[in-house]
Amino acid sequence: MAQHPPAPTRRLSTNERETIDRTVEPLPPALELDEHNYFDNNDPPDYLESMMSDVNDFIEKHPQDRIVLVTSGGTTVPLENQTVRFIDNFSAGTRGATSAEYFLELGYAVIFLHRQFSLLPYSRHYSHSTHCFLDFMEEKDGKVVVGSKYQSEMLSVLRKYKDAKEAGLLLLLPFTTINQYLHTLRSLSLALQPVGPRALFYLAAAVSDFFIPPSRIPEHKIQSMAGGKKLIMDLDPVPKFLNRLVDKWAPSAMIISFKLETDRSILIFKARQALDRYSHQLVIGNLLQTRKQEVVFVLPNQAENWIKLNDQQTIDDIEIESIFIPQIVNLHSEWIDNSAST
Ligand code: PAZ
Repeated sequence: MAQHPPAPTRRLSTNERETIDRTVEPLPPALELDEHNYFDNNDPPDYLESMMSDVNDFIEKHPQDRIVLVTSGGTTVPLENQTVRFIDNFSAGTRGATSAEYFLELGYAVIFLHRQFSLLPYSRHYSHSTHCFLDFMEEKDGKVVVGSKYQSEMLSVLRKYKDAKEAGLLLLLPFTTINQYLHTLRSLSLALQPVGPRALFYLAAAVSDFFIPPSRIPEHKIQSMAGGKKLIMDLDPVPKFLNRLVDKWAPSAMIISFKLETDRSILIFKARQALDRYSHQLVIGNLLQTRKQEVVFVLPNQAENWIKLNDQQTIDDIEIESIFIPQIVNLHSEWIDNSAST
């Protein structure tokens, strides 16, 4: 059989080498000018005003409660203005939706800023599953009922969902694109300012690092090119707004960010680097492969603290959020107490 010559290997450009070189310094935190540039040149979503009126009503209804803003899911990066194609990431919103439930159980009012169609608190137990939701149903005397083996679990989920809803403790706010996410996050942060230290930011969304600015995005669907030409994309880095959030948008709130890596050997370094750069209160590190079994808390001036499910907890399907959300609530209590005494 004829041997094919090996495919020619192409030398990587400097830019390509830098994107996979994990020792290269990350983008510096955004300055005030970067904030103006971004928000002046990328229009807010047209629904934002009416969404913010719901947010203000929600905040007014909880004058004494702690309010947590949970961000959840991935952000899409459209490749066309009338979007047919987009870049996306893996996040299904499991961390955010699960955490929101435990915050609600511990008495928080929850603003759930989530990627549309990603997992939602409570309904997550029956959606996006390998089982179709119809598998939870059966027919009895000509009526549809929940299967007997799912009754008690579903009753418990249903009660918690109804309680949260009736008490007005859960506000669901969707986004799809990175731009919608950034505009909504900034508006929410400003709206939450009067809540002071009772506000907690729990930023679990997997936010895109690159986008196509309005000046370069094609209006219509990108066409396939004659002769099988490659599509080469030119993406700008998304400004790192976390320091603006910490210093300007929500200066009294407690702020928690997440750091996801795939290489264990750099996770702590990257988490600590984020903490040093943005000076917020906690980075929760996790690895793509083990994010449901272990996370690491990285706090300023303290050794990192791994939280891992043990064998029995894994067998019992314990959710790791049920272990670490109460720890976050304790840290938030300390934050509130310290803020009152300064
Ligand atoms: O949505 P999911 O449960 O599948 O994943 C959660 C996660 C890994 C996106 C989250 O825990 C996280 O690390 N978010 C921040 C990612 C980052 O920007 O580094």
